[in-house]
Amino acid sequence: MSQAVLILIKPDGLKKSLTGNILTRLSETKLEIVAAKMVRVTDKLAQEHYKHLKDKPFFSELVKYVKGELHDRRKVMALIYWGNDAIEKCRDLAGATNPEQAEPTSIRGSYGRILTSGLYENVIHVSSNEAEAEREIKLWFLPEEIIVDLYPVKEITIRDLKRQDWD
Ligand code: DAT
Ligand code: MG
Repeated sequence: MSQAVLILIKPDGLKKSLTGNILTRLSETKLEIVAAKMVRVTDKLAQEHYKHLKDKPFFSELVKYVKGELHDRRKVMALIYWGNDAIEKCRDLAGATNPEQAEPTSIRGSYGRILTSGLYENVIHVSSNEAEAEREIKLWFLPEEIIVDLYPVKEITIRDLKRQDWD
Protein backbone atom coordinates (compact mmCIF):
# COMPACT_ATOMS: atom_id res chain seq x y z
CA MET A 1 0.00 0.00 0.00
CA SER A 2 1.42 3.40 -0.99
CA GLN A 3 2.14 5.67 1.95
CA ALA A 4 3.79 9.01 2.54
CA VAL A 5 6.28 9.64 5.32
CA LEU A 6 7.90 12.82 6.60
CA ILE A 7 11.67 12.69 7.02
CA LEU A 8 13.66 15.43 8.70
CA ILE A 9 17.43 15.57 8.62
CA LYS A 10 17.91 17.22 11.99
CA PRO A 11 20.52 19.93 12.73
CA ASP A 12 23.10 17.40 13.98
CA GLY A 13 22.80 15.49 10.71
CA LEU A 14 23.42 18.70 8.76
CA LYS A 15 26.28 19.80 11.01
CA LYS A 16 27.98 16.41 10.68
CA SER A 17 27.71 16.64 6.86
CA LEU A 18 25.55 13.53 6.72
CA THR A 19 22.96 14.74 4.20
CA GLY A 20 24.37 12.87 1.21
CA ASN A 21 25.00 9.79 3.27
CA ILE A 22 21.47 9.73 4.70
CA LEU A 23 19.86 10.29 1.30
CA THR A 24 21.97 7.45 -0.12
CA ARG A 25 20.83 5.16 2.69
CA LEU A 26 17.20 6.17 2.13
CA SER A 27 17.52 5.51 -1.61
CA GLU A 28 17.97 1.82 -0.73
CA THR A 29 14.21 1.81 -0.04
CA LYS A 30 13.49 2.64 -3.72
CA LEU A 31 10.83 5.04 -2.52
CA GLU A 32 10.10 8.24 -4.41
CA ILE A 33 10.96 11.70 -3.06
CA VAL A 34 7.86 13.80 -3.66
CA ALA A 35 8.89 16.95 -1.77
CA ALA A 36 12.08 18.44 -0.31
CA LYS A 37 13.14 21.75 1.19
CA MET A 38 15.34 23.45 3.78
CA VAL A 39 13.35 24.90 6.66
CA ARG A 40 14.18 27.44 9.36
CA VAL A 41 12.25 25.95 12.27
CA THR A 42 10.23 28.39 14.35
CA ASP A 43 9.40 27.82 17.98
CA LYS A 44 5.76 27.26 17.02
CA LEU A 45 6.61 24.63 14.39
CA ALA A 46 8.98 22.80 16.74
CA GLN A 47 6.45 22.74 19.59
CA GLU A 48 3.64 21.61 17.31
CA HIS A 49 5.77 18.91 15.71
CA TYR A 50 6.68 17.39 19.08
CA LYS A 51 3.42 18.20 20.90
CA HIS A 52 2.90 14.53 21.89
CA LEU A 53 5.99 14.90 24.11
CA LYS A 54 5.18 18.23 25.74
CA ASP A 55 4.94 16.74 29.24
CA LYS A 56 8.33 15.02 29.04
CA PRO A 57 11.26 16.43 31.05
CA PHE A 58 13.34 16.71 27.87
CA PHE A 59 10.71 18.64 25.87
CA SER A 60 12.26 22.12 26.03
CA GLU A 61 15.67 20.75 25.05
CA LEU A 62 14.10 18.74 22.25
CA VAL A 63 12.52 21.93 20.89
CA LYS A 64 15.91 23.70 21.06
CA TYR A 65 17.50 20.72 19.30
CA VAL A 66 15.15 20.66 16.33
CA LYS A 67 15.38 24.47 16.02
CA GLY A 68 19.17 24.08 15.69
CA GLU A 69 20.04 25.94 18.87
CA LEU A 70 22.29 23.13 20.09
CA HIS A 71 24.26 22.99 16.83
CA ASP A 72 24.41 26.55 15.57
CA ARG A 73 22.64 25.34 12.43
CA ARG A 74 19.20 26.91 12.37
CA LYS A 75 17.73 24.67 9.74
CA VAL A 76 16.54 21.18 8.97
CA MET A 77 16.02 19.41 5.66
CA ALA A 78 12.43 18.21 5.27
CA LEU A 79 11.49 15.54 2.73
CA ILE A 80 8.49 13.42 1.90
CA TYR A 81 9.11 9.88 0.70
CA TRP A 82 6.28 8.03 -0.98
CA GLY A 83 5.69 4.40 -1.94
CA ASN A 84 4.96 0.92 -0.65
CA ASP A 85 5.25 0.58 3.15
CA ALA A 86 7.21 3.83 3.24
CA ILE A 87 6.91 4.29 7.01
CA GLU A 88 8.18 0.86 7.98
CA LYS A 89 10.99 0.93 5.42
CA CYS A 90 12.24 4.35 6.56
CA ARG A 91 11.88 3.59 10.28
CA ASP A 92 13.84 0.35 9.81
CA LEU A 93 16.66 2.25 8.15
CA ALA A 94 16.55 4.97 10.82
CA GLY A 95 16.78 2.52 13.72
CA ALA A 96 15.47 2.79 17.27
CA THR A 97 14.76 6.16 18.92
CA ASN A 98 17.53 5.61 21.47
CA PRO A 99 20.77 5.59 19.43
CA GLU A 100 22.41 3.30 21.98
CA GLN A 101 19.73 0.67 21.36
CA ALA A 102 19.55 1.24 17.60
CA GLU A 103 20.92 -1.42 15.27
CA PRO A 104 24.60 -0.41 14.78
CA THR A 105 24.25 -0.30 10.99
CA SER A 106 21.09 1.84 11.09
CA ILE A 107 21.34 5.62 10.58
CA ARG A 108 20.75 6.39 14.25
CA GLY A 109 22.96 3.50 15.37
CA SER A 110 25.79 4.77 13.18
CA TYR A 111 25.55 8.50 13.83
CA GLY A 112 23.35 9.19 16.86
CA ARG A 113 24.48 9.86 20.41
CA ILE A 114 23.03 10.57 23.83
CA LEU A 115 23.81 13.99 25.25
CA THR A 116 24.98 14.42 28.85
CA SER A 117 21.56 15.99 29.49
CA GLY A 118 20.01 12.66 28.45
CA LEU A 119 18.47 13.91 25.19
CA TYR A 120 18.73 11.52 22.26
CA GLU A 121 20.48 13.28 19.39
CA ASN A 122 19.45 10.90 16.65
CA VAL A 123 20.11 12.60 13.31
CA ILE A 124 16.77 12.06 11.58
CA HIS A 125 13.05 12.14 12.21
CA VAL A 126 10.72 9.62 10.56
CA SER A 127 6.93 9.71 11.05
CA SER A 128 5.80 6.82 13.21
CA ASN A 129 2.45 5.89 11.63
CA GLU A 130 0.04 7.02 8.89
CA ALA A 131 -1.95 9.38 11.09
CA GLU A 132 1.23 11.05 12.37
CA ALA A 133 2.63 11.22 8.83
CA GLU A 134 -0.48 13.07 7.62
CA ARG A 135 -0.44 15.46 10.57
CA GLU A 136 3.27 16.18 10.16
CA ILE A 137 3.21 16.53 6.36
CA LYS A 138 0.36 19.07 6.64
CA LEU A 139 2.36 20.92 9.27
CA TRP A 140 5.61 21.12 7.29
CA PHE A 141 4.40 21.42 3.67
CA LEU A 142 1.85 23.27 1.57
CA PRO A 143 -0.06 21.24 -1.06
CA GLU A 144 1.75 23.07 -3.91
CA GLU A 145 5.14 21.97 -2.56
CA ILE A 146 4.33 18.27 -3.03
CA ILE A 147 4.41 16.83 -6.52
CA VAL A 148 1.67 14.23 -5.96
CA ASP A 149 -1.83 14.66 -4.49
CA LEU A 150 -1.58 13.13 -1.04
CA TYR A 151 -4.59 14.55 0.80
CA PRO A 152 -7.75 16.47 -0.15
CA VAL A 153 -7.22 20.19 -0.67
CA LYS A 154 -9.45 23.25 -0.76
CA GLU A 155 -9.11 26.38 -2.86
CA ILE A 156 -8.68 29.60 -0.96
CA THR A 157 -8.50 33.20 -2.16
CA ILE A 158 -6.11 35.42 -0.30
CA ARG A 159 -6.71 39.15 -0.64
CA ASP A 160 -3.96 41.78 -0.27
CA LEU A 161 -1.30 39.12 0.18
CA LYS A 162 2.19 40.59 -0.04
CA ARG A 163 4.77 38.23 -1.48
CA GLN A 164 8.32 38.53 -2.77
CA ASP A 165 9.16 37.96 -6.41
CA TRP A 166 12.52 37.99 -8.24
CA ASP A 167 13.53 41.56 -9.07
P1 DAT B 1 10.93 8.89 17.25
O1 DAT B 1 11.74 10.11 16.83
O2 DAT B 1 11.72 7.61 17.12
O3 DAT B 1 9.58 8.81 16.57
P2 DAT B 1 9.59 9.96 19.61
O4 DAT B 1 8.59 10.55 18.68
O5 DAT B 1 9.10 9.17 20.77
O6 DAT B 1 10.65 9.03 18.82
O7 DAT B 1 10.53 11.11 20.21
C1 DAT B 1 10.90 12.23 19.45
C2 DAT B 1 12.33 12.59 19.76
O8 DAT B 1 12.48 12.94 21.15
C3 DAT B 1 13.32 11.45 19.56
O9 DAT B 1 13.72 11.35 18.21
C4 DAT B 1 14.44 11.82 20.48
C5 DAT B 1 13.73 12.46 21.65
N1 DAT B 1 13.43 11.49 22.71
C6 DAT B 1 12.40 10.61 22.74
N2 DAT B 1 12.38 9.88 23.86
C7 DAT B 1 13.44 10.31 24.59
C8 DAT B 1 13.97 9.94 25.88
N3 DAT B 1 13.40 9.00 26.64
N4 DAT B 1 15.07 10.60 26.32
C9 DAT B 1 15.64 11.55 25.58
N5 DAT B 1 15.20 11.95 24.35
C10 DAT B 1 14.12 11.34 23.87
MG1 MG C 1 7.96 10.13 16.69
